[in-house]
Amino acid sequence: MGKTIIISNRLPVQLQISNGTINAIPSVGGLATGMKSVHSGSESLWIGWSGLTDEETPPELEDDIDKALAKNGCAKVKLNAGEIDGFYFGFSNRTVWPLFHYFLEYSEFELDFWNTYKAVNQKFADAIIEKSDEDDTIWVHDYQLMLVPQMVREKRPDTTIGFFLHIPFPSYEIFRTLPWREEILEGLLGSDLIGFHTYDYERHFLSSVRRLLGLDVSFNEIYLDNRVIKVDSFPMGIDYKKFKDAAILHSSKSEGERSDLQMRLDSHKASAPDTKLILSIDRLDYSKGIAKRINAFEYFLNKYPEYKEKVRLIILAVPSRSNVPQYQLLKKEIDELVGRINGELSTVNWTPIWYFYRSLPFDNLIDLYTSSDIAWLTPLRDGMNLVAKEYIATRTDKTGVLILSEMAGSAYEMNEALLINPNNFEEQADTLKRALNMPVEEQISRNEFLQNRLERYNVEVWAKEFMRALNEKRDVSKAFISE
Ligand code: ADQ
Repeated sequence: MGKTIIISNRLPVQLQISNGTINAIPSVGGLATGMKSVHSGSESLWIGWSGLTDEETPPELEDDIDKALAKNGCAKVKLNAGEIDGFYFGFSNRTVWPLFHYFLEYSEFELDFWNTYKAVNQKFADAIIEKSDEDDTIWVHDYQLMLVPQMVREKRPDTTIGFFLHIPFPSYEIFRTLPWREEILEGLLGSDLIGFHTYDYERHFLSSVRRLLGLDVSFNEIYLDNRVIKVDSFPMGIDYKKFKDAAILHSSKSEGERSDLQMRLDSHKASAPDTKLILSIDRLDYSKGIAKRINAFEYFLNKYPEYKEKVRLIILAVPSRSNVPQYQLLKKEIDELVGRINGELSTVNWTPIWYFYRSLPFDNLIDLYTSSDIAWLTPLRDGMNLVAKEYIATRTDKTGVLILSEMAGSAYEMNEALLINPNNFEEQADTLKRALNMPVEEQISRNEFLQNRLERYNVEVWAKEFMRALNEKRDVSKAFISE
């Protein structure tokens, strides 16, 4: 058995250059953590973009960068600023991302974006071919690299290739509007196994394959030439232990060890013990429904004015893709909304919304999760939404209420949360009221179910299950070939 090769747009390390020396700092994100069980030792290699364009990479440091990456089991694909523009900010985030999240009106069908996407996918495929052997197992991640499986398959017909999509796969009616829809499907069908977060995304994909390519599809298998491609759902989990342990540690901190943010949260609790904190954390992205949530909060305060001065909404929005125009517009819209509502409703003792537009260190995330009575997550579409799972994992005393959009993939596994339609303000106002008054015993019993499930189906199990299914597929194909 050969190596495991993982491919994603970004590598799981961040390069830092200071005084001519290179440091590769391992990322702590969900994917990097989940893949630890798969990406370890000399038996695996992770291929991706380093985060530095060619223009930002001093030529004399090229070798040192490669060495620093190799120490972390990584190899880079070189991309210049123009490629990042057309491939990442262009086709990935101005065409595919909006379309797959049902924002059809935001999706730009630009031939130049498409051509750069194809060329960059070919670069990734070439890097894989150069660095892998026939008996290696290849796992390609996400919407930036949907053409890679077929590009590798062309040169390596017998290699085992898996693909996992981290965002929704839209319904056929949406997907078919894409001018390059057949090419995208054919690219994905270079895989042996294609994984999605939910059964619905899987169903949408199979429907597009059947209707656009006219291929034979039976249950969750696709027949193409002499190959059988398996499609399945693998809902991604979190590093449950990491969040639980951090919350336990957090609760044992002495006053002197607390962060500034925690001290501010504590002093808020002390000065207004009846005021409840409602938390939302997202990347600043239109798919996350942040602006609608703020409007729904205003609607709630108007419908139930007795909660004025009794609740505070904390919005943590993490800067994201800020050179894509839609994201700049959204930032402006949210700034204005928060300003207007705080301006109109604040009193001497109360500001209804605390808004942070920044990325916070992990410890501060834990401060927020553990201090909030309610997590209110209202994506209009979300492949999974890990924040919902992280909030529950940090509730060591099992209290807290999760209000979660039905449009998040995680809603399928989190039935004990209060599920809402993010477009229905009436329902959200009533659900907020219900959450604010939920008896502690009910909170505990709901969260117990959620925690047990999240602990069992954590991110490591997710990665192992995908690899197990992929290896199974490889063994079946090998047996078939040798017959
Ligand atoms: P995202 O759209 O980024 O991921 P999400 O699943 O919620 O959405 O993950 C965000 C992650 O960022 C969480 O792990 C969270 O802890 C972290 N984070 C949030 N705020 C932060 C902050 N201020 N500082 C540091 N870290 C912060 C995409 C898809 C999702 C899918 C994931 C995984 O859009 O639907 O769940 O991939 O497949």
